[in-house]
Amino acid sequence: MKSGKYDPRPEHKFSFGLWTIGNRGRDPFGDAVRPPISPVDIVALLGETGAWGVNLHDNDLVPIDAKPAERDRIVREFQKACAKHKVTVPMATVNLFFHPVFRDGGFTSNDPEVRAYAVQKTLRAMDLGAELGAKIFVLWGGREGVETDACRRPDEAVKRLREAVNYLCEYSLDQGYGYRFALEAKPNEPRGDIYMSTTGHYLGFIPTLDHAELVGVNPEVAHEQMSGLNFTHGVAQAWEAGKLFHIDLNDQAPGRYDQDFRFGAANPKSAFFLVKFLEDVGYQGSRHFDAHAYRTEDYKGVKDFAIGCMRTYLILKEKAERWNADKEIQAILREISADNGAPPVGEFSKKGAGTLLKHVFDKDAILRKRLPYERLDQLTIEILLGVR
Ligand code: GCO
Ligand code: MN
Ligand code: MN
Repeated sequence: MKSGKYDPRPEHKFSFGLWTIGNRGRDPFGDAVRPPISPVDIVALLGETGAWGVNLHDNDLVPIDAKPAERDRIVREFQKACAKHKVTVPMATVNLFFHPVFRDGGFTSNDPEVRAYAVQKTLRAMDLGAELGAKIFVLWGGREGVETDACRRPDEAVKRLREAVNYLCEYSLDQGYGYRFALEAKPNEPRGDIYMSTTGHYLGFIPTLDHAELVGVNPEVAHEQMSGLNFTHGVAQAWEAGKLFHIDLNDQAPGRYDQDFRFGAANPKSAFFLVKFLEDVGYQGSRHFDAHAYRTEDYKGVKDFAIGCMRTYLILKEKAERWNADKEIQAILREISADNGAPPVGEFSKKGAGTLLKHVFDKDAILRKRLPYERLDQLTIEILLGVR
């Protein structure tokens, strides 16, 4: 048993996808640089790193056209490996983007046969996930989008997506699977534009579902940062709405292709505020790393990558504790939100509104109040750089 300060433990709930560790470094311009690695070997590798969970798409484990007997054998072997290496399966998902049949989407495709196949494939992926013990089912609609809006009206796509998610919720209830669904947004890639481009779009969509209580979001760092958005703000909104069911951690320079870098690799400051948020609010879900190793690495480097994701999270967690315990930081926080005795807004009442309307605000006095954010940010940076 490891005992290092930044070594992962099961209670940290660190998970990786079969597709992340198994990523062979293929990109649109170049072929794979790493040999294939079997799901069983991925589980062994994850066991060695101290990770808690492994997540999968249906076809990361079972080939798309596998016969039932082959499927069952693969699942049994995988379950054995998970038990041996003490790795759990918290989340499952479905691949509706790789096979060319999904070239124009799955749930939102114009072809009713493709839509039906997408739902059938998802039901089977849900069966598989349930068999492995998964309680979260992620839906990422990588192909649910367009290159040209000539092909369908976007509100039609929204309706089709709703119909599909409603169907999946009913199936989960009918089978007693107990799934909670986590919808994952992305602005583009592989489609020119993907519907439901941000976590905020999904937060607007979810209340329109028949079983909104079963459906939340799976925000991904890279996906919001690709559009130049502040990831922690989106996560906070999801959390506040009770919808943060899962999270995909990685890193990304804004405006680039989907880089899927090791957590904290590109922007450790925003990673810090994210970790601080998750820890401050007591988020209890998986900390899933949806990232992959640089294309220059072999499998030894993939292990370095996985350990790096978890270490960085734990280092930032420690920095967040330090930040919260810092007397000067806490004094600034008290100073900037001090109450100067103005009538509080709070809940509306006729009397309260009357008092508020009568009050004379001294704007000059308000402006004299200091907002020492330079000092506050510098203190944050000094904690992050290890000198405080
Ligand atoms: C991506 C996505 C995927 C999904 C995965 C789970 O940009 O490729 O992040 O990795 O998270 O398909 O649904
Ligand atoms: Mn991604
Ligand atoms: Mn993802």
